[in-house]
Amino acid sequence: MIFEQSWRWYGPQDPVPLSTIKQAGAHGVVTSLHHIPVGEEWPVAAIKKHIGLLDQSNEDLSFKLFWNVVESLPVHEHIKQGREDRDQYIEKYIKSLENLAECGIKTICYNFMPVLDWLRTNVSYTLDDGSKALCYNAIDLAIFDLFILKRKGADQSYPPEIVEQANSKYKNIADDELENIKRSLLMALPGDQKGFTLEKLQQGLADYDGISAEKLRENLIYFLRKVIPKAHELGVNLAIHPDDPPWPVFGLPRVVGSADNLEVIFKAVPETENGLTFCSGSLGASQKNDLVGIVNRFYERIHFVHLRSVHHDSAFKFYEADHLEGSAGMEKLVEAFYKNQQKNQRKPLPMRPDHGHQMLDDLDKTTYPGYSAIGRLRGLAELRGLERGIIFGKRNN
Ligand code: DNO
Repeated sequence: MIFEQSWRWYGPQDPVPLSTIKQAGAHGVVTSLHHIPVGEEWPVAAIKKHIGLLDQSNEDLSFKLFWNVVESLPVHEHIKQGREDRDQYIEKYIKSLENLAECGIKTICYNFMPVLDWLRTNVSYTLDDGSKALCYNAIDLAIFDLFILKRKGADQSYPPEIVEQANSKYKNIADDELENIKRSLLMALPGDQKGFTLEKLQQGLADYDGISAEKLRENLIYFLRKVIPKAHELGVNLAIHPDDPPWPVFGLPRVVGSADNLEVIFKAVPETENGLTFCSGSLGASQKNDLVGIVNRFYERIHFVHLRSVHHDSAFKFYEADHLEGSAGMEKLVEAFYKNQQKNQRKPLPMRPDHGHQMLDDLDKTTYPGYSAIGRLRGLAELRGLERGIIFGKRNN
């Protein structure tokens, strides 16, 4: 197979339980210790306890679930900001890597996005078929930035036509639409149920005052130069997750959004343990990114794969499409993984269907936006079919 079928699990509090993952046909469980505060060491005992939860669900030994990827081992903001005490946090990060390796977990996804993770202006965007998707609209982002966050200089962050459209939409916007934009943007980070308040976000932004993209990139490379040699020794692969969306938001720099960005990061620290989580949805949000080109160029560094597609309504608005639709060109993309795998003789890469629509019975349930069961089940099933079809087609040609 091209991929090791995987599924993200938020831990015991996840409304989608391990039994669902089994029935979805995934063996690899992508998970994290969400209860440990960012920056603290992950003790061996806590890692083992989490593994124990998976083991308990493994009475049926013919179908075993196992923890294949950590998503994420988050990087403390002081490392991203290059504060004086960053080395102390880097030490703890390395300790966590050692502990994970000791427990046999060797693929680690992380990101280097300041303050926020992925960002959408509407986390319940209704599609024509009645299912719900995640949506990003720059006009709504500008409305939030200009009129709710009231960030100084916000109007300089958007093209003039966006500011103009934001101004005119805001004049007549319904209260519930405005509330929905606010709620979507202040949503919790993945796995964090507390969410943001306006004040917390404003403080987060203030902490990055004066930190340019150049500086952020330097801080990333500083981190990698300390961590990667250790990862190499441990046989651990780090896999940076691209920025989502892959451009600056609220004046915060973002430096992991394009092939050129990746090239700089990989050149600075050439070991292949300095790797990538290939996320077709995040990279594909920018129409400038050539997804197949990125797979071909960086294949040896891709340690983890997120498959998902977006549909661009305009240059300023996209929503998450069905996994095989939208702009990703999923057939060509999966074929590119197949060809590179054949050439490089690599084991199947852990792959999870990223996000899914809220649909059918899930429309009445509360789950993390993008992480309901049935939409992801549909995504995984379609991707698995595509994968098999590609392998079958190549073997019989
Ligand atoms: C969104 C995810 C991201 C990802 C982190 C990795 O659903 O793809 O939140 O987990 O950015 O650090």
